[in-house]
Amino acid sequence: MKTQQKSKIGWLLENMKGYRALYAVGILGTFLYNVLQLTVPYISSKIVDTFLSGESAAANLASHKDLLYKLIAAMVLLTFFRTTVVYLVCLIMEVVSQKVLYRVRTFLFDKIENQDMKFYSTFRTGDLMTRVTGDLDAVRHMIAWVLRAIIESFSLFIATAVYFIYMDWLLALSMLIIAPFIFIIIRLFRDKVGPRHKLLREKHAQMNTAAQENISGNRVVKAFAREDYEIEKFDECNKDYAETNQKTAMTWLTYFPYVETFANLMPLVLLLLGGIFIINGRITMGDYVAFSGLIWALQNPMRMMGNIMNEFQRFSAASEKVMEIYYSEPTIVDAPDAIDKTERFEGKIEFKNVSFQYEDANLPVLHDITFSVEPGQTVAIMGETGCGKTSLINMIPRFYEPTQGEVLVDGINVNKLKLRQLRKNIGLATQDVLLFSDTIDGNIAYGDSHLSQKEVMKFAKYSAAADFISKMPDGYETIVGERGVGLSGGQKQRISLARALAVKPAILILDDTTSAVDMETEKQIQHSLKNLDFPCTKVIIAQRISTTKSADKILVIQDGRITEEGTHDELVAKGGYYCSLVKLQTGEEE
Ligand code: DUT
Ligand code: MG
Repeated sequence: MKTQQKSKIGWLLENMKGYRALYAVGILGTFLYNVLQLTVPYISSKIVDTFLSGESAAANLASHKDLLYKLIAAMVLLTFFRTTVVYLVCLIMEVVSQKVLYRVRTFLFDKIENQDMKFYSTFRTGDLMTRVTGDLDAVRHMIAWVLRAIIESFSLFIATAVYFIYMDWLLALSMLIIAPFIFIIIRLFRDKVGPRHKLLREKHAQMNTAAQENISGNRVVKAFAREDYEIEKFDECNKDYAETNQKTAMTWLTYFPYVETFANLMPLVLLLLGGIFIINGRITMGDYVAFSGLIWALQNPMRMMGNIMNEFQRFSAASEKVMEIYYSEPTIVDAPDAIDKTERFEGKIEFKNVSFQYEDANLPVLHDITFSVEPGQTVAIMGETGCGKTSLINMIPRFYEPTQGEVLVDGINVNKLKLRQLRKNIGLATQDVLLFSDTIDGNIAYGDSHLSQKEVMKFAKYSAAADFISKMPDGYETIVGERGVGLSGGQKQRISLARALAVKPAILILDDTTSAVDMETEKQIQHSLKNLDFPCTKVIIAQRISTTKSADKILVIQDGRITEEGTHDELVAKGGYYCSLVKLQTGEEE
């Protein structure tokens, strides 16, 4: 998985494409309503100076009553206007953030869906779920609230500072000298809270993983009567998360008293210096009213900084996780010079000196595998458990790539074929069956949703599933629960076989697909596999001689190598592993 990353804000801006202009309007609006906040104290100071405290206040009140009314009306109108702007800004922020959330979430799901096998063995489901839910919400919150709060705080602070300096620079600077101290405290806070948010996010993912594994594994838990143990385990995760959450939230409390103390020094300075300045005539009473009426506009942004920094760090931790998926690339992709093979494949399979090793393992699983299967032939693969059968067939649809040698389909190296075209030509029934929460009909027609009911029934018959399906309460419309809870192992296998057949593949791969099916039913399946109404090469992994007997070729794998190869009769004559297996199994049957 390659990752190539941008800065977090750069990434955010990129995903806001199409909404950036609207967002800029929102930011401008934020700026506007904060500047408008200053107008009310400004007008109040005018009213105080002209009509209440100035020397000619009484005379003004008598002669310029209309001006007083106008000023009051202006105050009301401006307040109304400001409220409208605030409303519109909130609307814009909400709309933009939801649109971006929707876009990024769709993109992420696409990314996850198109990943290769390695990705799925790297990431835990609960962790991925956290990324597309909680983490993405932190990203949305960044757009909807954090950025706006930053602009709001700064614009309010700067506008007030400018206005104060305009009224009286000395008094203003005496108050503003406190600000840098607060910034230093906030910086210290940031360094402390950043790692805590990372940890918190990790704990959240752990808790989700625990919940997810428990829900999907509930049958195992019940079978072993380990509910109490699991509850305790989850409780531990939950407690861990709650404690980390609390610790993160409490971090601010360590810094808060200092910020508060510094912020509260401002009114003190105003009271002292302002009082002196009024007495010696440097400022008017109206100026003092404006100063004290607006001092919150300096204090609040500084108080808000803690909260903003907190949310910013939350965004930072979450976006890192989101971006990891956002920029991840699967390693198994179409080659740039991939061949466009639109026609149906012939179904010839060749392995040439293929060796394979899992990336996280230290020993190779398969060594120097060479064999070929002609179109329409059936090859059976046998071998002890863990010898590498599933690993081998996984290289045909290119789920994994050989570490050495090559796998060819229709004479073309599979890494030169388009993944989609290659896989469309393969019908695979995997070893552990997963059915979707859907009707039986929907599950069988999964690979081809245009399949007619008649055809679905035909494939159910091929896989010897028609009988039991017709006995189900709603027949083909029966919903099989999550992972097909209501079905037996053998029933699930047969639906999975019907699903693989229903795409009428050129290559059919069955990984132990009839292991849970009784002998008689298996015979039926063998019979229909031999008489399919479309050409098809079959690769069948099986343990039973009855399944492999009639194959055109049998491969025996031992310790990752092909040790025997030939037809049933040839291998029996050879007297090796296969022969001993025949004796063992027929002996049991007798
Ligand atoms: N293995 C891994 N990583 C995987 C899958 C398998 O290291 O993701 C190892 C386990 C085993 C070997 O590869 O030692 C072969 O596994 P495979 O699943 O190919 O064995 P099998 O022949 O299909 O065994 P079974 O008959 O039990 O299905
Ligand atoms: Mg296997």
